Amino acid sequence: MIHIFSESNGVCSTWGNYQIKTFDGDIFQLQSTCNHILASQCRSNYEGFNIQLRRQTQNNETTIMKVTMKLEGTIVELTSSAINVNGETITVPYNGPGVFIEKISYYLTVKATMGVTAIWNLDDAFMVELNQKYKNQTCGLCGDFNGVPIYNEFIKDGVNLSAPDYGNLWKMDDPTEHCEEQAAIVNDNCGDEVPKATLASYEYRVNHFSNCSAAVSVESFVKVCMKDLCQCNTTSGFSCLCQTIAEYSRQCAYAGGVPENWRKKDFCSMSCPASMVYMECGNPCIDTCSNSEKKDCTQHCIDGCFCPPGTVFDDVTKSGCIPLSECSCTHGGKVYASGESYTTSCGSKCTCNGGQWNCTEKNCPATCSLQGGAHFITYDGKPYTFHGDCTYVLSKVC
Ligand SMILES: [Ca+2]
Repeated sequence: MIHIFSESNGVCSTWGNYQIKTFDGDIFQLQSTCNHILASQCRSNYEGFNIQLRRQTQNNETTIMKVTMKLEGTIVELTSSAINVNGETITVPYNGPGVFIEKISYYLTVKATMGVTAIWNLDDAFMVELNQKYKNQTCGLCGDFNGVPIYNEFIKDGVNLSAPDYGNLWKMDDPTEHCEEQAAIVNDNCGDEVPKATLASYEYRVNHFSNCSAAVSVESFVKVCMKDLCQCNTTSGFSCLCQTIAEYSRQCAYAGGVPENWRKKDFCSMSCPASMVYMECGNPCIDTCSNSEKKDCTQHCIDGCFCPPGTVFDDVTKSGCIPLSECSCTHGGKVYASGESYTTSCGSKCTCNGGQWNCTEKNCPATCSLQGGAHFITYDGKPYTFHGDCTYVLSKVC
């Protein structure tokens, strides 16, 4: 077991080769494909949330098969093929009572207003962030969130608990199954078997996160990288080592750091759709043709595929990344290329200019509309999406 102390105390994550980092910073390994409670509000009179997770191993790759989240009265079930809310399949973005689900880059993000956020890369890595108000109230693989490492996770009432024993405490079978742990084959002492050149190569890359070390301890993650090199099949492209470095990069970004582009063509490379480029620290609030005004983006940066500087994502004709000036517009369900125009029923001429309508002034009656609770179209035809739980002014004379 590896202990780290980081400032991101409300964050628990699990990734790669069965690695788990608790809210209090312990990193341990639990080789299990059974269902487990990751985090629940068990030590309070009322269990507001309960998050369960199950892994699977296919073709030597370990991924997360299913996540089940109870958030107040809402049940959210995530698999790589579907998102269910209270038994109904939904599409994102989804805005339900107290729960908002969206996709940012390739991450699925579930935000509950009660102070719980979950982020899944739809592959190996899942992260839970809890509001500080849940300190000392949690159970599960993510630990008790008491701010103290090891206690009362791996030392409880003076008794030492191994990682498998600890994991077994939080195993949660379905009513119809009895899941047995697979025998854990852990080889922690294989440093000599790792080629020195490989070690030097990855250490060099991990050390590239120079401005991350203040946010997240490098040493503890280097230890996990060593384990990955020992335990994983390195001929299949360092996959679990890549997953651990990716996790370190995410934690760095989550703590407000700026991870560098550590992936290379021959090392943990990622491919992007045509015209997009991979960035380790991109702006999660991307500009698109239909929404090109830089949103007030206070979120930390995120990795993924982004449009190169000077271009925006074409969400109108789906042609990839294009200069804003080439953006098309839509009106009445029809797409207009930049430069094309239409005339309104009262004689006003509207011309598409790089994704925006410019209309000649006429005293036309105008309408403003709201669809589906969050999708607005202004009097001037500008569509936008806004989510909020408060009461807002739709329109007034001012
Ligand atoms: Ca603890």
